Amino acid sequence: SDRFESPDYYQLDDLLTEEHKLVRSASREWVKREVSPVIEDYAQRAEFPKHLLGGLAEIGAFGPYIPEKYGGAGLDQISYGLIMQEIERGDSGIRSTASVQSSLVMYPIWKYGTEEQRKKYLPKLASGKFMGCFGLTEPDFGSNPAGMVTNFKDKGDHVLLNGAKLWISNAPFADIAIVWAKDEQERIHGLIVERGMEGFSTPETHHKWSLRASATGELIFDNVKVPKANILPGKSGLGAPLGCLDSARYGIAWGAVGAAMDCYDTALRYAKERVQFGKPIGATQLQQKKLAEMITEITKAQLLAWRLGVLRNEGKATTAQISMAKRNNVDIAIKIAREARQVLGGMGITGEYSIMRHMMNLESVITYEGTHDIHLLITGADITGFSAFK
Ligand code: TGC
Ligand code: FAD
Repeated sequence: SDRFESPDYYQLDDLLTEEHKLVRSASREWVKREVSPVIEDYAQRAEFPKHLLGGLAEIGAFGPYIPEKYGGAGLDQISYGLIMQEIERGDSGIRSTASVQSSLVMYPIWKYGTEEQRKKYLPKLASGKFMGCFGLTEPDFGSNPAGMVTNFKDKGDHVLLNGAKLWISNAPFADIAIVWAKDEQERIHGLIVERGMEGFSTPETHHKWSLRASATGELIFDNVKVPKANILPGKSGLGAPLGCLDSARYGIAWGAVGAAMDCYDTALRYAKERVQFGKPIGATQLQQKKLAEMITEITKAQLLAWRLGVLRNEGKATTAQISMAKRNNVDIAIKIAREARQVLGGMGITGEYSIMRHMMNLESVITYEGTHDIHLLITGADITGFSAFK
């Protein structure tokens, strides 16, 4: 993948500014140089490449749209999307780390935190000196986070936190966790829980076949004393974590296009070079059908992501619009990965090529941040006015 060229079948680059293109090429060069050569090895060993954190911070992947006065890159939403696209071209697990840090940790501190909390945490998170994770999902409450049982009780200057979170990206090494928990009135609040607080542990989840280069774990709270100063006061209720998900899901809509582009690019090159029955397999109608459908779907997905970015820049994107793009773009990416795998025949199952790793990674991406089904039901509720969840 060091020869990777980004397909641009509809001249979408004309829709980008010089700054967008600069941001994209800086991210792309970094991914080519630092991620692509080592990522397969880390994925095979199921290890997170921690040494990449400094580089991610340098390309602006930690808080791309957070204002510069808090250490962020101060970029717009399209630049944020392009960074996610380029990172996920390398690996969805590395993009996960950036998504969580930016949209699920920095975003809530920026939007719902006090000025003191912003100053204390955001610059360290932007530089990668501090890493964060986001605890919403619980063992018994995944798609339905409103039912969560993790809770805290008021003890004067602090609260006592109890409960557990499951499937938490970055948990095993995170310095802080944004934890969503209910108060005594069953209202959901965000708390900043720090590693080292007594009763707080983060056991790692092993034996994943997907996102193997990303560290996933649990968050366990056994009477953890959390100072009241660590509660995010700006917003409570389920809408607070859902607002963070809007931002992360938007980034994933772009990221998935990156994984799809890498699969397409690899399959196209292979089809032109691989000869069977005396001619390149790319000269056969069946393989052309696969490749033609891939570039068609990538082009449609790029347009969805770009338009959604414009709407987000204008503050007009709805949650349902974001759901449509996340659902569609991850779905086309996983289908493209499966088809591209077949274009490579037996070679497609090896770690010599990135396709099978993308395909397995995307099995998590189609499930986390709202499953494929949940996003369809969000669209369904939006267009009919009837919520299938109730
Ligand atoms: P519902 O009744 O629809 O809403 C509850 C309250 O929230 C408000 N609200 C929002 N506010 C701000 N922004 C949004 N996007 C909002 N969406 C809803 C809403 O107005 C309401 O407010 P109020 O004042 O009336 O109470 O809630 P529901 O219980 O019916 O649930 C809706 C549903 C199912 C769509 C939601 O629960 C959902 O999206 N479930 C999926 C869960 C999910 O996505 N989990 C992701 C966990 S994090 C993760 O996976 C990270 S992966 C790592 C990586 O990113 O790489
Ligand atoms: P369930 O909710 O039990 O769903 C099981 C199946 O039932 C799904 O197919 C679902 O679509 C379907 N279903 C559920 N409800 C309905 C319905 N009403 N109608 C029809 N079908 C329905 N969470 C975090 O909080 N932070 C993280 O950092 C994080 N990282 C993750 C990393 C990985 C690798 C993975 C795999 C998950 C991560 N998650 C994280 C959790 C993720 O968000 C959840 O897995 C997801 O929301 C689904 O929840 P669940 O796994 O409990 O599945």
